[in-house]
Amino acid sequence: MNNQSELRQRLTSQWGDGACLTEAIDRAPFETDFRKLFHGEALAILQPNSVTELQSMVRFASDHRLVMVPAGGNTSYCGGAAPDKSGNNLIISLKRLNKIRSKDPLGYTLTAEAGCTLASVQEAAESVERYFPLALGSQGSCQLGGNLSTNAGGTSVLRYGMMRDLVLGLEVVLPDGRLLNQLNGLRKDNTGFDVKQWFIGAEGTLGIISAATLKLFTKPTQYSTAMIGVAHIGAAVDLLSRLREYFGDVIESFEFLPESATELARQHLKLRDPFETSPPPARVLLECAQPRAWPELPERLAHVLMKLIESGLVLDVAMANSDRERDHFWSIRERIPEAQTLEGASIKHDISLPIGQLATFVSEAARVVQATIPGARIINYGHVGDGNLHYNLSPPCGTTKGSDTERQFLANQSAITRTIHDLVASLGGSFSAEHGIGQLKVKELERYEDPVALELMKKLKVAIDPLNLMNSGKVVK
Ligand code: 2HG
Ligand code: ZN
Repeated sequence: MNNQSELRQRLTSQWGDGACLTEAIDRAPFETDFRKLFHGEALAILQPNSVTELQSMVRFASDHRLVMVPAGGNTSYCGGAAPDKSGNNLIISLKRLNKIRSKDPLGYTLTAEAGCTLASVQEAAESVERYFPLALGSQGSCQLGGNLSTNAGGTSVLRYGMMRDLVLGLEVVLPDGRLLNQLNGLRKDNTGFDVKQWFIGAEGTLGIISAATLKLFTKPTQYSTAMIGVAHIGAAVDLLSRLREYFGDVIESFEFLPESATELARQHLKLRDPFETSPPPARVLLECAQPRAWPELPERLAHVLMKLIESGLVLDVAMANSDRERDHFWSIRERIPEAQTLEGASIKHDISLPIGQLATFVSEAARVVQATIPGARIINYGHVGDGNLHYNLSPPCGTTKGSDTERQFLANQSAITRTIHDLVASLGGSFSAEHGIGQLKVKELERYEDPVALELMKKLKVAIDPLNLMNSGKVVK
């Protein structure tokens, strides 16, 4: 019997009952990432039922020098949860650790386990009349552990920050099986280094997050949501600045959608467009969350937007007049990635820039894209309110799957990505805004990260995981 089948037998005899899966058919969903960029082979899938069981699995892996790959909802974009091809990685799925451990409406906190879906965390907050603001298209399936490990962003970062801003405490199983217990809900705790922050955004390379205490907020009483037509991204940035002067922190989301993106949603998803008859060159999806004390917000917002139409900054406005309409506006925005996938091949960039540089970037990048891939379509939508663009490309109109044009388009991927990322760096931006590093962007991190920061990351990795067993090959090598 070879080492692999012997190990599989030992794992199965130790953790039967679905806590250990070794059959190819059960491993398969974990062995390929969501975007189907990475395909590996795992030794087994372990699904602990308790933190104690998780600790004993980690000890087993450590004793046998097996690489551990923590897995959540498999919605990540950079292959952070996909195993390598060695057949020796143990995937540790957190999905059974899905309890809401406690809710504290008085202290505005909630403690949840890593396998809870983001939607179930939001629901738990709402059940005590509170609000957990992290919002992602994948919230029905992505899990809290993955949100923490990738420092997820999404559509409400403008107001509430990224995942790391929403965490008060963390519980983590370290690579040797010990438990780091920092699950307190204190707002003030100045006791040396902020150790929990080391694990947020580390993509499972330093330990496995098992639970977190999260910040909750006041539940909005109502939303004011509008689609706003603008001429270009520069106008969107000006609009944000004007609206912030009027409405400050009640602006929760400010999403940018060029016509190239909404056109795909109309075409592939048959979504009704409020601007169907004359779509503007670009639009913003604006959402303000209304606190109890400001019932006149919708009228004030409509009034200000009308004034901005008169000034020429805004081209057109459609306000959502019901929850149904609000959901509809959001589905136009959230289903753009799906529409682009239905259109065919794509090249993706998840970048961020100082907001004042967005217009310069967009015009400069369009020039280099057209010079490298004439006719390529630029589908640059995203969370402009926080400077994050999904600067995605599709092949020229009419390109068919498997055609020479598609092959040529994809053959230019590394060249165009290098040019785009260099341009982003020269304008003071980041090549990875919210999707993380995973295995896809390890070389980019080496190229663009400040060398001193990179050295500190590598030292931290060696200090916490000296055997290099935690998700090795991801983030830092
Ligand atoms: C979004 O904002 C996601 O819709 C996905 O971050 C972006 O598919 C993409 O490029
Ligand atoms: Zn995004």
